[in-house]
Amino acid sequence: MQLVETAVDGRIATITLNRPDKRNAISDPFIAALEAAFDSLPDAVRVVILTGAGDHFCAGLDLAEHAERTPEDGIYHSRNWHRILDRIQFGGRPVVSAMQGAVIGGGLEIAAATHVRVADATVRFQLPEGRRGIFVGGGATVRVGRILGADRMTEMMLTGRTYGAEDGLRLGLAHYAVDAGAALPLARDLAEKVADNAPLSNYFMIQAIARIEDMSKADGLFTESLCAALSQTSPDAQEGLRAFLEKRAPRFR
Ligand code: 1HE
Repeated sequence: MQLVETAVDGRIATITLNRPDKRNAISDPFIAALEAAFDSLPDAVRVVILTGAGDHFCAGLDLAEHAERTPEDGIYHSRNWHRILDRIQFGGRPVVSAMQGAVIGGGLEIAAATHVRVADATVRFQLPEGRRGIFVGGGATVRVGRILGADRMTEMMLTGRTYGAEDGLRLGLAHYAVDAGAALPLARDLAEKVADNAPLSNYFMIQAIARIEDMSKADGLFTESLCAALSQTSPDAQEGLRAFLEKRAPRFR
C-alpha cells in the first residue's frame, strides 16, 4: 500500500494521504512521498485535490517516529516541512483540500498551505503541540497565524482547544463547511471551477496575493500592476473578454 496515492482525471489530480490505520500521521517517508506526488503530476493537471483516506484528514506529525533528535536535526526536519509545504502553496497549481475528522497539528499546517479548504461536519481543527511538550514546526506560526491572527493562534495552542467545521468557517480555517461525507464532492466541483479559469490568472492568484501580503503597500501595488499588465495582455484575456461580450463561456488555453 502506498503512503500517498494519486489519481488523475483529466485536468484534476486527487492526491490522497493514505495511512488510515495511523490516522494519516506523517512520518519522514510519508512527507517525502507527498512531495514526490506533487512533483510527478502530468502537465495536463491544472488543479489538485488533497484529501485523506479513512475517517481523518491527518493527525499531524508521526509521534511514534519522533525519536530523539539533536537540535540540528530538529531544524532540518522543520525546514524540510517548510520546503515541502511551500511547494504545495507555491508549486503553481491551485490545491483544494477536502477534510474530514482530525486536522491536527501538522495536518492543519498542511491544510493551511492549500488554497481552498472544504471541511465536513466531522472535522476537528487542533494544535495540540503544547500538550505533547513540543511546538509547531510545519509553518503554522506563519500560515495559521495569518489566518487566525497571532492572538487567537496563541490562545488555541495554550488551551489546546478544538474548533469544528463551522468554527473553522467563521475563523477562516475552512472556506466551506459541509455535511459529513460531502467534502470531496464539493472539492471536485470547486476544482472544476478553478480549472476553468485562465491558467495565468490562477498562477498570479497563487503566487502574487500571498507574497504581496509580505510586502510594503507600495511594493505590493507595484507588483500587482505587473500581474495586471501581464494577464491583461495575454491571449487568454482577449478570449475571456470576447467570450463575455459574445455571451458564451470562454475557452482558455
Ligand atoms: C498516531 C498519531 C500520530 C494516531 N502519530 N501515531 N498529533 C497529535 O497529537 C494527534 C494524535 N492523535 C490523536 O489525537 C488521535 O489518534 C485522533 C484524534 C487523530 C484519532 O483518534 P482515534 O481514536 O480514531 O484513533 P487512535 O486509536 O488514537 O489511533 C489509531 C492509531 O493511529 C494508533 O496506533 P495503533 O498502533 O495503536 O493502532 C495511534 O497511535 C496512531 N496515531 N495519531 C503516531 N500523530 C511539523 S511539526 C507538527 C507537530 C504535530 O503535528 S504535533 C500533533 C501530533
